[in-house]
Amino acid sequence: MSKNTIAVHLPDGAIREVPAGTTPLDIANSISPRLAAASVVARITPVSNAAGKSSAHDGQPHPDTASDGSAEATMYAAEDATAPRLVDLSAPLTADTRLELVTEKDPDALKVLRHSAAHVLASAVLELFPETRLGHGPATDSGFFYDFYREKPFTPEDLSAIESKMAEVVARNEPFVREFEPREQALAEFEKDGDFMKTHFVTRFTAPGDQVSFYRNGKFVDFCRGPHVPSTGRVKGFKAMSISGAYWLGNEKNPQLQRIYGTAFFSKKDLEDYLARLEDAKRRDHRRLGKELELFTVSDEVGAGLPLWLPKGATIRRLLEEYILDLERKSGYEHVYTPDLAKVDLYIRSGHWAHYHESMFPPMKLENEEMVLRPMNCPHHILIYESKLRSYRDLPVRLAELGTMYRYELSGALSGLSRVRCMTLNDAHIFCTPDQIKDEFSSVMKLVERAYRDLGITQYSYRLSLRDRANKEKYVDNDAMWELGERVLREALDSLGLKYREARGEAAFYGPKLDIQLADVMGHEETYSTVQLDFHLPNQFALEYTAADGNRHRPVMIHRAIISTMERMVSYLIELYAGAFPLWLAPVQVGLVPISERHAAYAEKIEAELRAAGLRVEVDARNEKMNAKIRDFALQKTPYILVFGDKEESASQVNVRTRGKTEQTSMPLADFITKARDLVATQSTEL
Ligand code: TSB
Ligand code: ZN
Repeated sequence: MSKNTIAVHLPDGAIREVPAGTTPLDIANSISPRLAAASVVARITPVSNAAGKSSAHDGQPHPDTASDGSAEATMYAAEDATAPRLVDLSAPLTADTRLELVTEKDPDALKVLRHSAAHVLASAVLELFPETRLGHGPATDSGFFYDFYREKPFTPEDLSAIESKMAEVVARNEPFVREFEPREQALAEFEKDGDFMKTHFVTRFTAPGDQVSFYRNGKFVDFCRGPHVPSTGRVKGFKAMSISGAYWLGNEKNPQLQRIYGTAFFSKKDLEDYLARLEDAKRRDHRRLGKELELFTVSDEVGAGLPLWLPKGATIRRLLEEYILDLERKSGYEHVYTPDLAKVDLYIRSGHWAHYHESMFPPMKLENEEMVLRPMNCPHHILIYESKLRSYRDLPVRLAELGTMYRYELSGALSGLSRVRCMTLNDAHIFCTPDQIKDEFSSVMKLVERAYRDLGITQYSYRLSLRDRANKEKYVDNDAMWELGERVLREALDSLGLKYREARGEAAFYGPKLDIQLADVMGHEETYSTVQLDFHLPNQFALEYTAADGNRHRPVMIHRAIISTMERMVSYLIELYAGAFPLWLAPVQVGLVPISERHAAYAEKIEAELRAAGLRVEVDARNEKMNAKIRDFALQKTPYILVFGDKEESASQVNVRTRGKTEQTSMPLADFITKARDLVATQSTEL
């Protein structure tokens, strides 16, 4: 069946007729040697009328592309024969194909490099510890890992020896060479060597009579389908990061494996940048700062995902709440209070029960009714809308609440304050006429931008979150409604000129939404603000208003949250400011350091004056050295530290130390107060 020449379609539209067996590297070289040197792998897509069928080994499942979860089912997902796939630069092309050379900039290239780095790691481990048995070594989102079985645990010293050995493997620049062996022969060899994991993989993922694919670099050979970078020398920036335990096949009855994590990049510079970001992320981590700065805690006796706000964290939260309530009052919102639970029937009517059940806590049985903690505040606000007749003149009705809600998030997904099970949302539901949607939408967007400016948030992006059509369980089934919602949202976005990207399967069950995404230092994104268009709940509750013509009409609902949940926003602000909050948000704004006990009375006087001026102040009256007190306030990232002794007291002055600045200034207390109050009033991020 095989032809002597094949047609290779290049991205620029050119078609090359080349002998069968030509490799992507040959093609790259024929274009330019520089392109050849820059290429990592090739992406090929069979041309539909191509005669060549993929050969037996090409159909072999891929044992090495797991994400961190590494469930076997997803590891070895079957492939679509017509989909683009990556192949080695040295892979002979056997049929007509589209071909794209993948260079280092392509995100797929990094994945390939990282899988190759896993082979480099395994090569190093076997050179140092030949008794080790190999599991598998996939690329992950942040690097790669390899699972090993060895009775003795690897020590931190072993890890650094492994990293040095990896450097040798890289320096040897060994080519990755693909080899094939009959399955039965491969199995016999693995069994003889006691390689129980490889035996398992080969048995499970190849069929009798198959040729089994291996990759060799130097003396190291691994059962693997690839692809790989051309040679180990491409792994220029790498690091063996950590060791952790993992059970073979995720089952605790199986032997315990040692999983070595690493990361890899095409350059040392990329690696250094990544490690620096990682350090920065550690320094900013809100879970760590939450402890150090005494902002919040989580108690096992209360439960996971149910944080306790300590006084300092509560201060920040209260300031944020006051800030947003004030902004909403000025923007025409009316605030309400509603209970944290309701009868199950309410959520059956709203559709939460049918579509959002999995995220709800189980119901509680009372005498003859069932109550449930609310996962959202909408139904309660709807009942407030319904509590009286509404006319078109009343609309829009904007009902807002710092609404506490409960969601059954998976325990593995919980994280500090950023993903919790009990949360208080800066929520509002706007009930309006269809004509008012656009204006309301744009007012909400302006509020978001205003709030971000005031909070010092500058990096964010817009995401249009749409339903997944096929998922009838998660989304209300009403095509016309979804299409209308999507169209209206797009129109509103376009008229504001906002750039956005789309995400399928991220909508609320009742309608599409515009989400505002913030990323942390590592680039990990979460949704904060959200604006959601809803034609569904007004229907479920048969909401009405009387129009000018006297007829009854149905209002539209907009669900919106400007600053997200208090939990998530505070977690973000902690990381954004690395705990060094702007003056208006700092839990303690001024630290007072009396030089000796003699100055206690002066300290009290200053404290009282600052309090009276509305400033948050803490005195360190301990019998400690002045410098120790200053250091402790500095560790708490206190914006201002006022130091005073005889000299200051007799002149009615204070010595002011400003966070982040080296110079100190002495000034009358009244001047300091004026300055501080001004910075608070303008929500300045500078001191
Ligand atoms: C805006 N009914 C709407 C509301 O009217 C609603 O609840 N929307 S939501 O489900 O998207 O949640 C609103 C916001 O809460 C999200 O955008 C997110 O920023 C925040 N949030 C959601 N789940 C959690 C959680 N587990 N922990 C902390 N914050 C969360
Ligand atoms: Zn809502």
